[in-house]
Amino acid sequence: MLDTLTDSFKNAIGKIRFHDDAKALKKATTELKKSLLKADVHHKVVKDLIAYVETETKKNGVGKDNFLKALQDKLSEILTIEGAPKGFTFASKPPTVVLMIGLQGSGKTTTTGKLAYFLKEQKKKKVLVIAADLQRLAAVEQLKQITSQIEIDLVADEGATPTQIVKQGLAKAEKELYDVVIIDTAGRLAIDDELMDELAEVKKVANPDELFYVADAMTGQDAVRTAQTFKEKIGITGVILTKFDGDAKGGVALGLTQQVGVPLRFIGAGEKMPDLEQFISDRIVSRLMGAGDVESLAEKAAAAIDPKEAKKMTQKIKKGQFNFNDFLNQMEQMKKLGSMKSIMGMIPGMGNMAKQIGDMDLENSDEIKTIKAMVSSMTPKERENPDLLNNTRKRRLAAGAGLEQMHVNRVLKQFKNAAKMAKKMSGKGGMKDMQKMMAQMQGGGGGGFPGMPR
Ligand SMILES: Nc1nc2c(ncn2[C@@H]2O[C@H](COP(=O)(O)OP(=O)(O)O)[C@@H](O)[C@H]2O)c(=O)[nH]1
Ligand SMILES: [Mg+2]
Repeated sequence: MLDTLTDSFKNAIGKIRFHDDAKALKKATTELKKSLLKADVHHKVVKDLIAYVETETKKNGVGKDNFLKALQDKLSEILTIEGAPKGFTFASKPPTVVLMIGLQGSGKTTTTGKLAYFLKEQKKKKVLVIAADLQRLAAVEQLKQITSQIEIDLVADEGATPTQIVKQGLAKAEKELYDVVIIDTAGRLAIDDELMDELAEVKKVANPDELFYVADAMTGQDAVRTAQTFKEKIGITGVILTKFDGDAKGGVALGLTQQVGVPLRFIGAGEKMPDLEQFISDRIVSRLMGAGDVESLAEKAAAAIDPKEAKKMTQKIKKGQFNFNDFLNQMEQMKKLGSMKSIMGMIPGMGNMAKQIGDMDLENSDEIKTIKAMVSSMTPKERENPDLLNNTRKRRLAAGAGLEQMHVNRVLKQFKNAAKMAKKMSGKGGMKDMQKMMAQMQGGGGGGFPGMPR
């Protein structure tokens, strides 16, 4: 998500040794300056950052520790607004009302879904979405599809006006005790008075706790400029940058908070519902300095994994009863964590791996598709008990899933190996076996789990 920036900092940090001289410092900051500008960070932000890091490091003695400290302090400062909320905060009295505003195509509707999903899955909240984009019929239809996919309630009425539908939705939220209401609004290709008037009216009726300006990160400094305009004309409490997975260089995320005077609150990095990350400055600084973001990862995992389910699964694995239903279940849980790339980016030292993995899609990898096709051709009994699969049944499976029988055999063998391995690891000395296995895999000889890239 922040690869380019993280690389810039890593390279600069690598140029300074524990005890060093002013020349080395200059070299490091010159290169940092160049790469930040290239990543599209605003020149004033870069100038300010470099000046601070140089002065502070010199003052405290040129060396790696002081350089790191100066960099970290300044990054925290430019990413934070004193007293402003971070990530998502709830109103003292529910429902928390969120108004999503922005230009057309910036990602408001998608992000409305992502935010609803985040609040439901990670914060366990009851969320209501209101479709107040009534400019295009397709807009309501799009929101219907998104909300039904993530099982979130929607208030929509193509015949109403935006303010009418907002009133209707808020009344429902009050009555039925929703925790959060998210209102999706219409955008325009460019800022115009008509849009601003409509939004001002919706704002008056909605009386929102949060006004999130949704901006496309790929538009670079334009995202900052339009955010400033919306802040002046409507007022905003936060910014969400979308499409960070594209070729966005990321620089805009670094300068935006100070430039607009409103904190960046979330980053969208993908078209799927789990692809939304909270922007919490201390965690982002940690990530930028190459130390990962273990906190966010732990939060995501805790929310996605049901402890009761997890325990049941461990028991099954121990008894060697792990079957195809369990496997599909596990895949579903993994999906909730988001893309593999974003997970890797949060693990310290795994940033580079994230890049190599690219956009590996768990759900759509060939291996997973094959397994899913096979499982869907199995009878319920076969799913429960892979041992039932004799040659006749395997032939039937191959035909049903449109695969060669060799392929079916290979996948079944992998699956059995994986289940065996899991059983071994869940027993005594499991960790040692795991390490051995990792070493083998890195040596290129490992058998591999089904679904692992090989
Ligand atoms: N790759 C990527 N695409 C996104 C992201 N957010 C939104 N989109 C896509 O951008 C397009 C416009 O999004 P939409 O939510 O309809 O924008 P709206 O007009 O502001 O409501 C859609 O095709 C979305 O799938 C993101 O974070 N990453
Ligand atoms: Mg929309």
